[in-house]
Amino acid sequence: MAFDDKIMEKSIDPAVHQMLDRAEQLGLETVWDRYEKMLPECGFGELGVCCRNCNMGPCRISPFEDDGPQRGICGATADIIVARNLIRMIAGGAAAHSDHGRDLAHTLLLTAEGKSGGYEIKDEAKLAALAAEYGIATDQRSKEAIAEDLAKAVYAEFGKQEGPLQFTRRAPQKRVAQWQKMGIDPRGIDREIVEIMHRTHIGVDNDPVNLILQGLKASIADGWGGSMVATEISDVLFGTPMPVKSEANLGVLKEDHVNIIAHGHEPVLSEMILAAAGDPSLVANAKAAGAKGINVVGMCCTGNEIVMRHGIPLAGNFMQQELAIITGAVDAMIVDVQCIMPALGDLCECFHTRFISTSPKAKFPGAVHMQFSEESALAIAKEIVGSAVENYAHRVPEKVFIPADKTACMVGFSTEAILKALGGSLDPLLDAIKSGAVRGIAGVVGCNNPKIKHDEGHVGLVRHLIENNVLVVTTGCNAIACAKVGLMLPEAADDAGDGLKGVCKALGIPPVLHMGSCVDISRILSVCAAVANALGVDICDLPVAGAAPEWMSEKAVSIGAYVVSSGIFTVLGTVPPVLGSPVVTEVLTQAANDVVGAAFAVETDPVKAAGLMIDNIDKKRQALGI
Ligand code: BF8
Ligand code: SF4
Repeated sequence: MAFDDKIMEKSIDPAVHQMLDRAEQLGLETVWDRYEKMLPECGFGELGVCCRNCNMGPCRISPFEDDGPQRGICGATADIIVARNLIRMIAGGAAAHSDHGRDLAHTLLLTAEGKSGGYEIKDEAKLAALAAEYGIATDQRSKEAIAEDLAKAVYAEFGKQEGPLQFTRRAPQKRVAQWQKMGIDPRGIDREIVEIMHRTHIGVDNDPVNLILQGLKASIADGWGGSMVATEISDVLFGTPMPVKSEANLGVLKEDHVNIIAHGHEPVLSEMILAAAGDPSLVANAKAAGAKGINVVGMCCTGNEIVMRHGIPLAGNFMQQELAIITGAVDAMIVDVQCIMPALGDLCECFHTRFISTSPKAKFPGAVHMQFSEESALAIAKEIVGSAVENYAHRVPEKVFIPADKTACMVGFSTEAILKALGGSLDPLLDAIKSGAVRGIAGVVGCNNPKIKHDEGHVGLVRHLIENNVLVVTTGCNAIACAKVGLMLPEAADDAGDGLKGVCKALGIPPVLHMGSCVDISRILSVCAAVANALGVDICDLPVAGAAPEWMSEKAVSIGAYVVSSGIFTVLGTVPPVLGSPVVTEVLTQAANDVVGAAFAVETDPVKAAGLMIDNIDKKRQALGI
């Protein structure tokens, strides 16, 4: 179905086109309208040269040397201001991921102590493996006793004063040595974030390079610390993902069911929502209200968490959250933390949708707050689901419009699942890389951003990579974009180059592997570390590359920083607010190579971005002599 250019140019997704047309008919505003109203966006902000770090300001540096201020009132230059702003973004992102990890550690502790309301330890093998990493005795001990020690050990990582963080030691020795040499081997997760806030206070650290090094340090504490804790402990509590089939896009909403969207990030909530939705009395209530059942679907990273552990369908990625409400078929939008637009409140007012916030950390205008707690998790989840079921009666049939679009996908490629697909050893993958059948591996991740045609950055880049025999591993909103266009089906191997196609067909896997939510980028780090260790090299020697084609969040800045700090060349598809500083721009795109063996590039054209990644992969292959 074709709509006018104004709609077609916003997204490549036909479900989005239909919903934007619907929004227009109903006179409803979406993120795209607000983006257009914002244009032109602030030029100082785009360059990163505005500062509000003290109340002598706000200050902004003129990009024109002969016209306007070149220093803030305190004397800060553009280089200082840009570096400070950038690492404050890293602090925000690292804090968000790590607080998520902390919540999981808390849930594990409560579960081990028998105080949580409904959780259990599902993956004992992983529990034992993690305990071994932490030097926790497992012989003749109950899983609860082991879990208690593990929970206390990972909990302690956040408030530690001196390092190292245990999971950083998964990295190759050479990498750790380089971090130590540069003074960026993190001590405690919280400590590095706090130190960013200290250093960026007026009159503290005014050396742009020194500031950036602290940013890298905090980002490593995120990727190899907080995020890795989030991933690993989620697996212990909810099970390590294994390949499972599901579906993606707004067509997963069902006209004749109570529809519940779980949106946000932490599986602590969504796992219980799922459990509650299976409760026979709630299902009976739904049926008594005239629905055929309860349909839970996921959105954003919560969606990634529950699709890969339970095959629960994905309703969409970041830019689709409002569109889901506009279907008029959502009885409850249940949210916890991160990437939830405050615009949802007003929008829900136009429909019967109940917008339910659950975290004490995240309240929203227009939301009903039903506070979640791990201690009585299942009981509260049942209340929340009950509220959705009750709301079904308020649905207005004339307002319901669900696009038919949905696509099958195969997801759930945890590190363990990849190893299993390979027959228990990395060797088949290493052989395929050595032979050139698989040219390299690309991690493609990150958000949506209205600055880029929705999903085009993601899909355009990924398609080009697989056509050129680069195996893609993905998380976050990129994963959802790929799922929606069918790239996560084994049949998608037909779209790949001959080498990759052969490998995928032999293993029965898609050419694009869903590794989870954004904290699960830590899984990608673990795979890279394992491959590097198997080859006896550092991560920066591997034929791998990273990309965030449509990134927007502070979490994405922290991710980019730790991926580069781990030695992986990374291409950004939206321009970071650093171009106002020649020093910061040079450090990120050039000098970082000397510090961590990798750097950033910015390329808004997805095919060209893929080209940069392939060039980098080829260079690494050459250096390895393969
Ligand atoms: O953590 S990719 S828009 S949903 S920040 Fe958010 Fe970005 Fe999506 Fe997940 Ni990640
Ligand atoms: Fe201006 Fe300096 Fe204060 Fe920033 S810290 S607002 S540059 S005076």
